[in-house]
Amino acid sequence: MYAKAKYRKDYQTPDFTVTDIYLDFQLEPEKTVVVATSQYQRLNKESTTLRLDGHDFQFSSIKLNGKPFSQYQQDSESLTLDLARVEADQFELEITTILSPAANTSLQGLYQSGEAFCTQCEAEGFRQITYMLDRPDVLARYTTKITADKAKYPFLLSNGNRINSGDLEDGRHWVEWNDPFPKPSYLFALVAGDFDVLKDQFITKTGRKVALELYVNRGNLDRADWAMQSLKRAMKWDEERFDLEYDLDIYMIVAVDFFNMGAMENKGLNIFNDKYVLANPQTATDDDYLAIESVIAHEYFHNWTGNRVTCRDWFQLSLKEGLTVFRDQEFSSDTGSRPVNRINNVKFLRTVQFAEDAGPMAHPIRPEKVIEMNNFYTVTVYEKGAEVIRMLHTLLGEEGFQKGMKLYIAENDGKAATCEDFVSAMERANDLDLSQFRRWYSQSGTPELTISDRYDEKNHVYQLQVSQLTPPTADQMEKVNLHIPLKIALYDEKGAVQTLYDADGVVDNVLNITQKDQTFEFHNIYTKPVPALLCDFSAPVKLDYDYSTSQLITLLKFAENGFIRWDAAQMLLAAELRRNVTNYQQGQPLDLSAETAAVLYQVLDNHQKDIELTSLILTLPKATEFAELFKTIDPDAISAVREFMAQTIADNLKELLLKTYNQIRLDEYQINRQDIALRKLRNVCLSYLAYSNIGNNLVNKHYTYSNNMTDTLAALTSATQAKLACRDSLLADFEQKWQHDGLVMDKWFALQATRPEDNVLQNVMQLMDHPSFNFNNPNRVRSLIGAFAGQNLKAFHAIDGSGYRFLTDILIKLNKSNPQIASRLIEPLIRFARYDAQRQTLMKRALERISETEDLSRDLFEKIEKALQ
Ligand code: B3K
Ligand code: ZN
Repeated sequence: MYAKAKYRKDYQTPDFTVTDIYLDFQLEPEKTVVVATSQYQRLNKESTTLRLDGHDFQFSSIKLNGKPFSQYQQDSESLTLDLARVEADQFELEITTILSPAANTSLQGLYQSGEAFCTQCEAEGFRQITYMLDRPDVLARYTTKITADKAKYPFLLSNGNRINSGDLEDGRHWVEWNDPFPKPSYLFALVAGDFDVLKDQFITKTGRKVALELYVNRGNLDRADWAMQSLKRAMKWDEERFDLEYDLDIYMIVAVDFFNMGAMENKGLNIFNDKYVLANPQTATDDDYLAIESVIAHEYFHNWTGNRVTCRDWFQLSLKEGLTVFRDQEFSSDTGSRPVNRINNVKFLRTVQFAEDAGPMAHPIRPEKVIEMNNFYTVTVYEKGAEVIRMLHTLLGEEGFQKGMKLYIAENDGKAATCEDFVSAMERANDLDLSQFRRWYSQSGTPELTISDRYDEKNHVYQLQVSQLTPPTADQMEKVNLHIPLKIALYDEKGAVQTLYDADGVVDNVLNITQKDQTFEFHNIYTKPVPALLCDFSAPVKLDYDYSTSQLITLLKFAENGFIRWDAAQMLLAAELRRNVTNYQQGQPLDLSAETAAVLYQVLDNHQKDIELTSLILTLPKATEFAELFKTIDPDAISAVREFMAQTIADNLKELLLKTYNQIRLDEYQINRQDIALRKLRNVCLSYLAYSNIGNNLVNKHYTYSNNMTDTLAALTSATQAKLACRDSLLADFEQKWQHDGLVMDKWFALQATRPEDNVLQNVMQLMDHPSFNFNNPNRVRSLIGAFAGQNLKAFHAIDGSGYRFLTDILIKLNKSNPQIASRLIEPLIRFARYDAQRQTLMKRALERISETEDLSRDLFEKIEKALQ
């Protein structure tokens, strides 16, 4: 195995840099010729060897200062030049390479998406185009000339401003682009193809006009509007909240259908997975709309946090990702519902990120050791990274945080920075000691806060005893105490909030947890309070406080904090689940407590108080979400209990569910906060009613009268989950209507993959031959195979091992064609430690089989090795 690990501690500044690069692309699917002419500068005067990264192309020639050069050594990943006889510290290299974009299924470097050419260079894809110092701390000015057939590729795009263009006699044309802002190679982009274009403009706060261009596949203009509106909202918001203004005269977004992840923030030319651009009411759900808005914003925000200030090395990835996720979350919260956004983000963090911490790939938000960088675009680096920024925001307040941001940007604009540069700016701008807080960057794992309390009736004093502990993780045995902001509120039993006093006066509701054990005392408390702990989820930790059912009900009814209300309901449901999983395992009957049923009834009955929160509280967590509550996961028990809970809630609340369902009337589809909330509540009611005797009729009608994808998909989901008689005819109708459209069919594939029937795997296998399926398209693979392995808890973990065998066969194929996607899909398999012995053996055997594959990619190697260690 050639896979060699890199360590954060080994960082060294580069001996050479590139100041300017001129790229000349002659595009053709089978044979693209790239001539890269770069101005190199020697930074370390002692250095006589220059090692350039590059692979997966045909190397044609190299010239130094215009003359053929032969003092080099080549291996499978690099070209090392011997410069002992080159005296000047500045010289020019001209490197010619030949690529085959049509054969590039890895979707990194230069590849084809349908007929169009596009690039993906982050993290290390530029080296699949030419030999380069492919590291983020080498910043160069790029000029790019693209030549291609004019009829087939009328649009030729790259970063920066269009400076020149012309036609050739042979039917080809060319365009030249210049990006005035020095950037690392990972932000380079090129697109060539035939598109429909939506044009608009944005006037910045200083009055500059920015041309906005959104490129979509032909015929998709009617799905481009929302993305454009989202972009303009994001540009405005960044000016208002962060005082950050766009810098180029043009901002382009291209939507392509073959893309490994969500989108890419290339300077001035974002490339997007079309899933995060295209939407109209017929094709996209409310959730799709919101996801598009947030990804468009995320990539736009990178222009300052990522592009103008970039990362020194890839270990610093969270510097740009954690911060930019924080910014996009704030944008969504300012433009939509703050509590809903918070709850959804926490839900995701708790299920996916906590699971990562508990698995073999556990790492701090700033990793110490990496084999394949693409494996570290994780929920830990992104979402936990954003939580760390959010904690800083909680500690400093908006004003202090913005002061820190200003200093951070002023000091690092145009540079490649580190996480330390960021924390240090925050610290100096606020004159605050963040030395203990910094440990969040180097310590992995999910801290646990254990809290107990004592009420002293006589002296009216209430005490909270808080202790912290971070259990060991796969990558790190020893843990230290962290600085954890714990936001609390105390309620009396009537539901009134108590002002917090200590012996000296009023105190803040954010407690600073810094030691192993701490006690906090609150005075003037006249009845035993109910504590709301971890309001707004003020830190990414697990909370252990022994709430009684009646305390939870008090919080659910009275807490001002939306997150606390929702979380109280989650704890009630979790208790039901736990108890019943034990019942199931012991062959006892299942039951839902009357108290819980009554609480849910009340929540629904009072939905007018807060429609958004009501839907979230009533949405039954998915089996995969429920699974994370257990140390050892029993897929059969969890799935059975969940179904029982859905069925029982439906039985208990039927009349009220139906009444609420019928009350909500929405005629014309509109995408605004109020309507989204109403649709959601109505569809949550439907999901339960599906389990009642009127289910088949109601769901059928819901589908038939739907005028938008949100309702259509809700009907299909309810029909398949409750195994209604109408499910096959509805699925067939949908298929008939949308089979020409892969993006819409993704919803159908995912529905099929998550069906609760026993023959679901057979079904999934057959669907791989469906005309709308394409093994080389990541969106298709994710929605069919990814949904089966990641969302169908019961079928994937079938005790006969069939789910594991299926995924293994797929991974062996993907290892060759697209290792990045393979590496995403393998996740459920490497988490075997969470299952029983029999499943563990099967899963390990599956991993061993993959590891025997010839030419195992670094992506898979890294994960399997860690898992089997
Ligand atoms: N920076 C890109 C992700 C690149 C992933 C490379 N494997 C998108 C984003 O985070 O905005
Ligand atoms: Zn990002």
